[in-house]
Amino acid sequence: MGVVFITGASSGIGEACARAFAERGRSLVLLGRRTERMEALAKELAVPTHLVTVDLRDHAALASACETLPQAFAEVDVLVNNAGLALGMEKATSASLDDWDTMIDTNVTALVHVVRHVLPGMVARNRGHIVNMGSVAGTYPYPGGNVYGATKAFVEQFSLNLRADLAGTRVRVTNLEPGMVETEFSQVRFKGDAEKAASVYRGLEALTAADIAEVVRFCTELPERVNVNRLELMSVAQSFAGFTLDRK
Ligand code: NDP
Ligand code: 8X3
Repeated sequence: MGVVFITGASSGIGEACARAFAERGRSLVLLGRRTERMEALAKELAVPTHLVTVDLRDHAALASACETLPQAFAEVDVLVNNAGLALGMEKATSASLDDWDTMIDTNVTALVHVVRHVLPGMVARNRGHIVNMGSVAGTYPYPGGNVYGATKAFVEQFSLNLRADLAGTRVRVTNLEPGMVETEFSQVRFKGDAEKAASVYRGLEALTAADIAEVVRFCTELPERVNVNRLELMSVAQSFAGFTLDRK
């Protein structure tokens, strides 16, 4: 059984994926910025683990970390390309350009860099699975979603195009598109405003990070002839609203 490489493993969905794959005895490469979190997680999991402390926006550091994976972790079989964030919910006229840059640099640019580093090995071995973390926000627009939603639309289209490039190989690509999952996502989005973050989930049962990890694992454990192209899921507490109408 090959290695599972998880970006954004220090919290939320990435951490839950680490737990889910550890249950299967898989060796893990865990990437994030908060080393102490990942060290504590690695201690808890009874599987071989290699930690990569890197800010994904540092292209040179990311490339070096990927090129210098210890031999036992170098053959990545599953990439859970999960690290990402939303920052703010301001409308496009007033949103922070720095926030927009950070979301694009992380959710788009870093995500494609990770793929570019890991993919050649998968193709050479003619096996592997890339699970990119999209979002319902990549399909359904909402006020204040602007650049976050657009980054996730990119991730979806990139995932489908990747599979097109991989025709004739056994390398699989899945774009996973969750709705609301209760993690640190809203704390990050609202920049540490705990009350505002908590209000997002108040009075409803959101998806859990473990739910998403279960689905990631499910997609990767299907027979190798099966490629889940896109998979969208939501809590039953979340559904669709209508269009905004500007009545005069
Ligand atoms: P969390 O905030 O709990 O986790 C985000 C993870 O991404 C952390 O481990 C963080 O690690 C990592 N990360 C962020 N920026 C960087 C960076 N520059 N370099 C390295 N690592 C980084 O949120 P979630 O678990 O909810 O989010 C995971 C993914 O799921 C994201 O892509 C998000 O867009 C997506 N998603 C989330 C949904 C939700 O409702 N929660 C719904 C749909 C999709 P650290 O800070 O240690 O670097
Ligand atoms: C996160 C889901 O609806 O908060 O990707 O944008 S949402």
